[in-house]
Amino acid sequence: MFQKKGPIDRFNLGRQLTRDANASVSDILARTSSAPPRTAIRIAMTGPPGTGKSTLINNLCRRHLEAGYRVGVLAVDPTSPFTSGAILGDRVRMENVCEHENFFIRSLATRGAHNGLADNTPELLMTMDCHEFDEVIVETVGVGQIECAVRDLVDTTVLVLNPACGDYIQAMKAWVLEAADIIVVNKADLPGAEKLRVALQSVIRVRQHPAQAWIAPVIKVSHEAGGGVAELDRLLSEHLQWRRSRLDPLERRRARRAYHLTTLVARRVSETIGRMSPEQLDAGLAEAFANLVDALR
Ligand SMILES: Nc1nc2c(ncn2[C@@H]2O[C@H](COP(=O)(O)OP(=O)(O)OP(=O)(O)O)[C@@H](O)[C@H]2O)c(=O)[nH]1
Ligand SMILES: [Mg+2]
Repeated sequence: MFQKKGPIDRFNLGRQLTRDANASVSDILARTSSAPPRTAIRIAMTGPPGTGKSTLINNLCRRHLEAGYRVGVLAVDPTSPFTSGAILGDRVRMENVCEHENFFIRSLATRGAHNGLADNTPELLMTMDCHEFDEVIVETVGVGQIECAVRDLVDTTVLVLNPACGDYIQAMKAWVLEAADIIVVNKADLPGAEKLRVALQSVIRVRQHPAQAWIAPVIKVSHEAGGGVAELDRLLSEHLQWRRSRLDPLERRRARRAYHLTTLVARRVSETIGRMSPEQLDAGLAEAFANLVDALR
């Protein structure tokens, strides 16, 4: 699987990711480059703030780097006054692997996007594919409905919770759990971890599952006490195999394309609304809508 590759072209990759992050819809549509021949395995690590996602990614990356993978991380930070702190936080948690020749990390602000993903995540992932990564891990913060959108872009979604996020779990809807392929009760060294694991597992088990469906396993992982990362790694491989045997690659490509189109149209709409005059916006709703549709043509 791992054919010999040259070193990561960090300079060009960095520049291309910046260009992707800043590209308007028109910039993207004007591109002529075709999709890269192969895509990396894509994993999303999502969950409430501070559940230990970056630390877990670091531990997983270390294993995969040792196994010879070329690994990239896109860490998506919500645009907030704390962004620079969060970016620094992700890097600090990953300092163990940051220096590795086969490792690359890029932090991204979410800018206008409200879905826990940076605006141009599909482009950013394609650029990573052009640089021959074997695996790309996307770290996103939050457990809202739209964070689940990441599911369309990746192969496996890991939901990272911990015993301290009781409030989030209260607020969490069943579909959040449904969107996860693997659920990690992280910081399992803290009290309440086993109780949380059992509670989550019973929620998953009582649901009706179609025959041969993937039923999200719930596992405990702890950086402090050690343990759980090897099991997560095994489940990631198992899920990927299941996916490959069950899902048609063409269907998967179409789902990704549908997501991509949705993000481009949503951005084009908000760009266009931003250019509408106060008079156009103040008109009656039907007229304002017609103005918008006209402007989109
Ligand atoms: N007790 C305990 N603490 C942990 C564990 N893993 C991470 N932490 C701590 O939890 C805090 C947050 O860790 P991060 O890895 O930055 O969490 P994150 O989910 O990436 O945080 P954001 O990116 O800010 O959402 C840090 O202080 C870590 O040292 C663990 O297994 N057990
Ligand atoms: Mg983090």
